[in-house]
Amino acid sequence: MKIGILCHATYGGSGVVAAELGKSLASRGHQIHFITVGHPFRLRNYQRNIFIHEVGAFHHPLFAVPPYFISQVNKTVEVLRGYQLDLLHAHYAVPHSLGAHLARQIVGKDIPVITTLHGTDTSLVGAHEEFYETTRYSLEVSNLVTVVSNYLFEQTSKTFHYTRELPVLYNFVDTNVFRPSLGMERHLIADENEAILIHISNFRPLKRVLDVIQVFNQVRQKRKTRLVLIGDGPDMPVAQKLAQSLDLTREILFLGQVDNVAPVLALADVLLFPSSCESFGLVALEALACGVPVVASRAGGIPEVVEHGQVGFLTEVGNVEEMVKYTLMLLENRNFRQKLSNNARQHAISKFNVDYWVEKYEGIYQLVLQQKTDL
Ligand code: GMT
Repeated sequence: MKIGILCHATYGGSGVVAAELGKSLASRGHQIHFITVGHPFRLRNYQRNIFIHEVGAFHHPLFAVPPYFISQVNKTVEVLRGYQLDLLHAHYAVPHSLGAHLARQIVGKDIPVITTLHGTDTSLVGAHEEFYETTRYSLEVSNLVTVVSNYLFEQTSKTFHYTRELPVLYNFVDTNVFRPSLGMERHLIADENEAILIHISNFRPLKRVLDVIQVFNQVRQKRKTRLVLIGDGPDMPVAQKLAQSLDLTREILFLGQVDNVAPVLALADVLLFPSSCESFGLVALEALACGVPVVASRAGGIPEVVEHGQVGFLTEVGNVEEMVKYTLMLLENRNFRQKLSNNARQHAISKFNVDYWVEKYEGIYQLVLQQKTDL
């Protein structure tokens, strides 16, 4: 198949899922065309069957902001015509789903549009009154909409009174890339006998990075520990301020944005993931695949990924004391941590394997193409 994938190229789960899906489809022989603003960071390496079409930003004195949406639709039309695509797969409803629909209308061909919802596109952006009607419309005109968790299924059905079929296709992980480490590089980030906690996010307030630092502050009073923070975003200044006020600047490694997180993630003993909401929590899954137990909040779709007591622990949102308790339980008992680490890896392999879920997407593509010919 020739598939156009529209996605955000910034650091964020939806772009990661789109990129990983495209890579896997390309290695199965499909021709994949990414239509994005910027180059998705998980696609830095070239690969056979992958084409990247970057959407430009047209500046004109009359435009207060460049009309990105128009440029994106225009680029999609160009690609649809130039490469005779079979279908379009929009990741993140706003504005990709509507853009894909408009492009196929301009081309005047019955090209199926599949929309995958990732969470904030419907819970935050799409649900906002400025975007609600266009988002609802874009879901309505998509041939099929998929969601990444049962939690998001409920939310989407409720928010948009959506009653059509809404398949749940979980986020997935390549367990050959995200895999346990032999620990050779540990000395690069921590001293011997020092435990490593890690957190990875876009530092939005919802990620509760300050909780991460508070947990670390209490844990390190009981056990020699270092914290690795990966990512950047709006809460970075307050996170740095808190680290300074607690005199933790030497113990916290602010690594900023890292393209290839797998090797660093695999060095950690525990991932701290205290988000106030997540539709799924891809980072938690990537940690599990590396055999890193997760201490997370019981919010949104996280319990669908992190089984309490089996692969990590869940607490109520903002319950720093409980998070400290569970983190110490894991750090202080090597055998117990190893048991959860093994469970975590097995859980990621058996439930969230890339091949299984990419085949599901392929099945969906075939289904919508079949429905088209049946008309
Ligand atoms: O979490 C973010 O802020 C980024 C966001 C995105 O759309 O890029 O991530 C969402 O999509 C991921 C992939 O499906 C999910 O794993 C994340 O849980 C989800 N984030 C939220 O729901 C907050």
